[in-house]
Amino acid sequence: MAVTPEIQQQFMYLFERVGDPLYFGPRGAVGNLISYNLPPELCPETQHASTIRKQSFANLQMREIRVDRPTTLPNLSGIGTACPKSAIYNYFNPNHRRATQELRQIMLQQPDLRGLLSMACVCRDSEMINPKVWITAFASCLLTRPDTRGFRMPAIWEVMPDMFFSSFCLKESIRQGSVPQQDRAVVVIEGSFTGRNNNVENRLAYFREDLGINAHHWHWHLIYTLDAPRGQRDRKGELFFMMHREMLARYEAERLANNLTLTKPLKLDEGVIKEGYFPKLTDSNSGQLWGNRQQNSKLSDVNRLDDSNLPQGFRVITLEMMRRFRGRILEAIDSGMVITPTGRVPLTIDMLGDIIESSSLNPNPQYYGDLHNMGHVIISATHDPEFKHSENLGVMSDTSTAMRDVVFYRWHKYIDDIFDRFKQNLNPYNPTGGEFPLAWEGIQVESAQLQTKGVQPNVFSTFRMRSNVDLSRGMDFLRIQNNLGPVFVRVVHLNHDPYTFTISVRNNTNAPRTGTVRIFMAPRLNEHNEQFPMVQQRRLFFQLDKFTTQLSPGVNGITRRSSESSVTIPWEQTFRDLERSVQTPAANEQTFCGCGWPEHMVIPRGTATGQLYDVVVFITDGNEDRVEQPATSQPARSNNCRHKNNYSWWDAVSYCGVLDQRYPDRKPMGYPFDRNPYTTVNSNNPNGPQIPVPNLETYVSRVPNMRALQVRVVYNQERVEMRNDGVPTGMREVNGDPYMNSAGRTACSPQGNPPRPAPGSTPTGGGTRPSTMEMTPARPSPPREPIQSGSSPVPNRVPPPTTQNPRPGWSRQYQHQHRGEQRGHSPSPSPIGWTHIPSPERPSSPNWGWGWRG
Ligand SMILES: [Cu+2]
Repeated sequence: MAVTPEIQQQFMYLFERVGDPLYFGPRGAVGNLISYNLPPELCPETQHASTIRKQSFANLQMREIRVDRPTTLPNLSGIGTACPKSAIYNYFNPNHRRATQELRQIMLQQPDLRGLLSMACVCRDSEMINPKVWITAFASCLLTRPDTRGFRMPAIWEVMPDMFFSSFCLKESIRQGSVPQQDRAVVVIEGSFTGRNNNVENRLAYFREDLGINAHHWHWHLIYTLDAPRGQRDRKGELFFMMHREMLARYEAERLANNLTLTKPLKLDEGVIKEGYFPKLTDSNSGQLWGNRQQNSKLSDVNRLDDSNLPQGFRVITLEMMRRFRGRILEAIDSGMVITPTGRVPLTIDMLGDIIESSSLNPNPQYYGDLHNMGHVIISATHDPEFKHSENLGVMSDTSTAMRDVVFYRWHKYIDDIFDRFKQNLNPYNPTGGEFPLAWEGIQVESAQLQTKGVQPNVFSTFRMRSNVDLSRGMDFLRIQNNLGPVFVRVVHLNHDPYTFTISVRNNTNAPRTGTVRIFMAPRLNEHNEQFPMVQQRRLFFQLDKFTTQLSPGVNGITRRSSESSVTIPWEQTFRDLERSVQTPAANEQTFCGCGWPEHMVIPRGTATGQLYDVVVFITDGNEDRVEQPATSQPARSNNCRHKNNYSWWDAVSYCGVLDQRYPDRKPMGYPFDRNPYTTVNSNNPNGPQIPVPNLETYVSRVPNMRALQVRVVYNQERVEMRNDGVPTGMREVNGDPYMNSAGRTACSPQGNPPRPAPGSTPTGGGTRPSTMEMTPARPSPPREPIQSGSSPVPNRVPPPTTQNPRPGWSRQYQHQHRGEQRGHSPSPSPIGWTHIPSPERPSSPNWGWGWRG
């Protein structure tokens, strides 16, 4: 059963301003306000405040949602002790997860939706419940309950913006939120707010601090939670391996595009962590700061005996202990056997994932320990390992923030190396014979081509995009009648033009066949401009798509659009998007329930001159790949999620599986690049032992149902698009970054801002979009159509790197509005402004970092 619009609204608005008790003002958009009417005896201490607040909104049109008193009031003190309301929530803290599980159980036990609403409201506003515990537990409950299948979770960066935006930006938003709507400015963040480009790692901040990437990681660990009981999620350990490997592969691609070396694993014996990280995040509920890490911080034992936030088992973590766990895991890999309390059993990749992560499915946690999770904790405590300064853990301790930190990738590279040792011990997949042979007799991929609109074939084009986030949904503002409405923060992020793959497949058998099409991508050249050998490149492949298709005898043409990818979800999940879809549901609307790689980050940034990539199209026998689903499971379509394409059984998002079903692909995850390439005769020593095939061309040459094509990713650094999300483009702007603030783009400086239009009038220089400061409902744009360019140059010409333009990366329109000198830049390029990053290793390929900051 799908969730009705009514239920979607009732539950969705509980995620709005979670730190604010429900009596504290209406939820929803102006013109469609909702108020939750709770029985007064539930909050006797705030009864008067509640009445006074209600009176102050008496003139507003509001729809009331009546909330019953729960039949029994739960005892929440155990949850409040495990994760106090004042704590910063850490996923890698077992106590905090226990609190989440307990709360989730309470909500799952509610017999019907009315009961669930009551219980969710009571727990949400309880003094015992940490807001992040509530968000995690309630979101997980809505995903799990049969009667709430299809609930669409609002974008998590709007629900808990303090995990995504700097405290400076939030403070500025509060300031804007306190003024009447027509006077409000949009808070603009130009890029990374955590560092400067004289720290080379900052070049990658656009990736690490991307909203969608961090939201994906949070969401993935929400549904593949560490504590899930056996059977709840199929092949969970294996997916932990594959999903994290592919995230790493995407990151490596970005590093190469930015002239950085590949990630070095963080070895436990290394002594120090070279890279520092200062997140600049504050927990908005408690006002507490996240921990920082100086560069060259010592990696040392954790001894936080007095840290009551941590469970006993996590207060002392030694490096020696971690080495011991790793040694035992390697022993299991090399022997192929796992020691369990009841005897030895053969090791599988799924079990290895359960052991390394280590989840509740670890067959012997006593012996194999908790390597990956404890690593997150030990790394996040380097600034105060002995709790001498009462410092909170750093961002590595939570899944919504960990990917911001450069050390996340180094730690996961270390973890991935352990997984790869297991994979290296397995026999390679051969073209024919053996396990999962590569060739599919009678099927041949004759050609494959990539087409991006407006550019020559086999080119991806990337650029930057500005999108708006409404912080009024997540910030606990003091709302009064005349300061309702949105408070926008404008972020800039990577994006790419929509593209299409055209594949021609010959079916030489006389019968129709079902094929699984797998499309991968990997950088072709290493840091030294040499082609990656196959043994190395295989670990750099990441999926672009995977889908099922029917192959009639003869030649078949397959066309596949980027918007159909089974890996990604679109940007459009904000409160405003969901409100729009609730009010005017489109008949063929694509529905997503939150988990998936962000579509705007599916293609790596590339370079201005075009970075070379290999794309592999590989078709395998769909009947062999097909997985029989348990008879009790509901078909994927009935849960209202992931209706992304017309293929009946392949609705699953590749990284997220399907709820209550088995993972819908029988092949090992990452197939065929998870194992070493097959071997061939060594031409230098024909009678000697065989060697792995040297490169991709040779690898593909013996597999007719596989085809490789070289593509380029061209990054147009001049092009900055504005998302057509209904937010007025002519709004006054203030900086969301303290280091930009001297430049005059502040609230009361007319110099740096376009003239503010009178309400209802057309602003000057505001583009073609709705311009009134009154928020009109956003135009229902078709969900994933090509983005219309306003003033940007045509993307198909590669712009020559220029030293003339004082603001590389700014659109012409934008430059017109904001001159370079307004933010302290001299009009002529300075050696430290918006850095041109020289390429020591590849001088022939000039490369501009993200760097448009001074
Ligand atoms: Cu993770």
